[in-house]
Amino acid sequence: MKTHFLRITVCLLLQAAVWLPTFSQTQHLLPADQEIPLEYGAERLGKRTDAAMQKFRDNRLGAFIHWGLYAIPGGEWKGKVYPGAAEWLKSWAEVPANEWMELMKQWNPQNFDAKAWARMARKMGVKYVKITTKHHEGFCLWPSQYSEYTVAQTPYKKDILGELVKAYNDEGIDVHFYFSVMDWSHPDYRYDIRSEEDEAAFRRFLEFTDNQLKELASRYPTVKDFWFDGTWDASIKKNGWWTAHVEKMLKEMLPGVTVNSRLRADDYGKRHFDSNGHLMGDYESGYERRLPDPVKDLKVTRWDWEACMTVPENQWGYHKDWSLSYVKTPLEVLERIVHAVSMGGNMVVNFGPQPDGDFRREEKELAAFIGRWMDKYGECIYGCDYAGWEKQDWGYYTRKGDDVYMVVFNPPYSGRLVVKTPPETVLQEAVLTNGGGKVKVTETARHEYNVDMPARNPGEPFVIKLKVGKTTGGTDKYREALT
Ligand code: JFZ
Repeated sequence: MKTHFLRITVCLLLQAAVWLPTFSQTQHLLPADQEIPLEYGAERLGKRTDAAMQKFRDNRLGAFIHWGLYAIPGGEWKGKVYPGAAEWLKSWAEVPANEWMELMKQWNPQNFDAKAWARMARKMGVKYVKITTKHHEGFCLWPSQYSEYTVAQTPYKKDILGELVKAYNDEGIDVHFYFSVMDWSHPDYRYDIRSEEDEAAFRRFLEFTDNQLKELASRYPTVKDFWFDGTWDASIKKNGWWTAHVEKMLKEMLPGVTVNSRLRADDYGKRHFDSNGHLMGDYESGYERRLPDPVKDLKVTRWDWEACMTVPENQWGYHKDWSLSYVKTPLEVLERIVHAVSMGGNMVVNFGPQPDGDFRREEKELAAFIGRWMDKYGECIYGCDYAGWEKQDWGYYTRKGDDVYMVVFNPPYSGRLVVKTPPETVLQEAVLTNGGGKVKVTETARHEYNVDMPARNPGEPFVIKLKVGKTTGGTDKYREALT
């Protein structure tokens, strides 16, 4: 009887252990006393506070580079154009790996000039660039000794990644490495582990991946970040220990390095956030092509996050036909950058270079547009954070220390920009950045103001810097009386 009871209890406990993680949805934290023990959960609670993380955060604006063999067909295989993501063409057209790798014979980007890429990035105002060292296809942009599918085995021969790291660093730009764990070229990769054979193959695969990561970290020690991708398969979720090991390994090799949340799975295969709801890795990288919900996700200030976006819809690699989907205008791209910073995050704008090593005209124009704006108004972006003020229809607030910035995207016909300050905060002065001088501030109610539009509408999104003070004397009693 007793043993029977025990058996049931053990069964129930085991079941609870299996179910708990599925019930605790991503960001909902469990009360501390209900947390379950995890060996491979978050390595830390809350934001990192060290200088390297602060640099990552202050950078705010980055560029993504998706460049690989997929740039050569540019979305077209055997006369058929596939509208899906160009870097997934091998999958859309069901091309076998050996046939796909034939593309290596054509990898000879004659117009590739790392220095020109770095100049373009600096002029755009990005403080870091994330480069696809290896995308799902398995082709390596560096001469990896662990793979036969690398730049070294192409007519071009040279180490593209090495050239880029040097060129960007010379321009004062941080380099981040994108790395896809899923590798379509490797015979030992498994989507799931269903047999002992799978188990053994996947062990070998993880060892191969460790070797490639160690190789990257030691060949290019100035790398500041690893952004992992291709980590959603059951095989990896069943090996959460390995994702924790990789995070640790890289951090031991490269002190200060940052790692995104997409790498990680915990003991129960829970990704990004562990089974207790704590962010794994150093920043959330789940916001892809979308931004956090301003209401639901105001949690964004509780941890660091980075969003990345494409310019055409869901095209990361070079696709020859941009007419197949909506293409964001430079102004929209700009607005999303500001929007992300206003909510305390980073934004990364994607580029898919052509097979010849140059950028398409639209991307060059976009980079130039963003750069011209950043040059004039960048002080409301770099080093800025969520301001915590009530959002208004004219645009976005950002904050740096005591300064609050209004970034005006939609000037109202009334010509007045409404500002509501938080309790005990008064507006003292409003100054156009970029040398535009003061604009008039009129108090309309307690903690409510109208800020005048500049005498001449700048005709582009513009920035007003607010000087704020604390209320001296007086209380909020009147407002309280209204509640
Ligand atoms: C991945 C890749 O498959 C894609 O090619 C590109 O490199 C992108 C940056 O990352 O695609 C994803 C991954 C995750 C999500 C969506 C697309 N997601 O979590 O919504």
